[in-house]
Amino acid sequence: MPCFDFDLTSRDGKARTGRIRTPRGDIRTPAFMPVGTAATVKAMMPESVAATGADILLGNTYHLMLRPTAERIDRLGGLHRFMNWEKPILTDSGGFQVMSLTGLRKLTEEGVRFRSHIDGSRHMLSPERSMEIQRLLGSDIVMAFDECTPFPADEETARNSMELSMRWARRSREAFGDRSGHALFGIQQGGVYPGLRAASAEKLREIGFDGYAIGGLAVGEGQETMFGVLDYAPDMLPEDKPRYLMGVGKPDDIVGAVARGVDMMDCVLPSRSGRTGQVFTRRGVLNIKNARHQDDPRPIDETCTCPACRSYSRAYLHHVFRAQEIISSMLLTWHNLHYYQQLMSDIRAAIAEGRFADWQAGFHAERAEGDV
Ligand code: PRF
Ligand code: ZN
Repeated sequence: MPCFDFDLTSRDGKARTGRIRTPRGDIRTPAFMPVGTAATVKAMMPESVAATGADILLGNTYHLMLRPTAERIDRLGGLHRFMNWEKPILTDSGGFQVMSLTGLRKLTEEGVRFRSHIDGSRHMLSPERSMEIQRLLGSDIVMAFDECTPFPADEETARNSMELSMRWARRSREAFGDRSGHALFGIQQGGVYPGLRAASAEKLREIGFDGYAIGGLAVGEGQETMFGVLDYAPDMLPEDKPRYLMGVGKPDDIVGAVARGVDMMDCVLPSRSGRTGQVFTRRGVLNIKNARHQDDPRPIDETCTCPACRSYSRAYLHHVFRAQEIISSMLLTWHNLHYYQQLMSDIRAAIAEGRFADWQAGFHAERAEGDV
């Protein structure tokens, strides 16, 4: 019987490395998940995404339910076949996207009613409907339906929001049932309040999930505040299950989160930045549209092995970006995803070899040198 489990292979301080086993293949942790919102990682063929080293992609209930609809994807054989990605897919449950992308919406105990940001049509999401959509998509890792507490929120508002998410977490668990080879992750909320984070973790552990996400962060609180919460929040979650920090982040956010015990992350940053000309390197971020690149024959990064760096100059990448050629998005996205996956690979090796603190110091030192 195909199953789902998590083996921790090494720890170094609070940082952990291991693997999640799924019927669609292993996920090496700490893992970074590229975002494939609309059944595509924009500007990338799926085989190219795999070539960057990604073991898993993130998909979105909200976008796919609206277009092309979960029922259509199911009829066409599920999301993996539809988008030609055979490895694991984690799907977010939709509430977070409803709140960030729709204008008029009504939140009740039952769920949330909203209008599509595409055509204004009316829809509803609830724990039960979100579980059904994620089942139709064929998601390997299903997220519980939650409310991402906005920031800032006073303690009473954060408590009410967290408690609603915990009632929804129980309904998600009941609606999901028991599906061999598929996992359900709960989502901790509680804002920046340690007591609420503890109560949320306690409730999720009581319900029982295959993994535990930390939600409600990276919503405008800033890195220092986020790290403040991450100093205690991961420790409240079971040690023997994967911990997933949702929607994070910049490279230094990722390093800091791993140092505090996080195993999985996702973010649109590397793919979105690729389309806006922002490029990640070991020495920091550069913008390829800057005129200083127009005569520069060097690659983005001499040490990077991605196709953009192996075969193209900064001058060429600058030109195709300025000319709005499609290859610009393709090459820059590839480089950025490659950079993120190389970062994760370096992190995993450092943890496995017990030198994560030294590696982290080197990571920050190289960036401090600047001169990208
Ligand atoms: N909940 C869900 N998805 C999310 C978040 C959350 O809190 C966040 C917070 N950064 C990103 N994506 N379901
Ligand atoms: Zn590169």
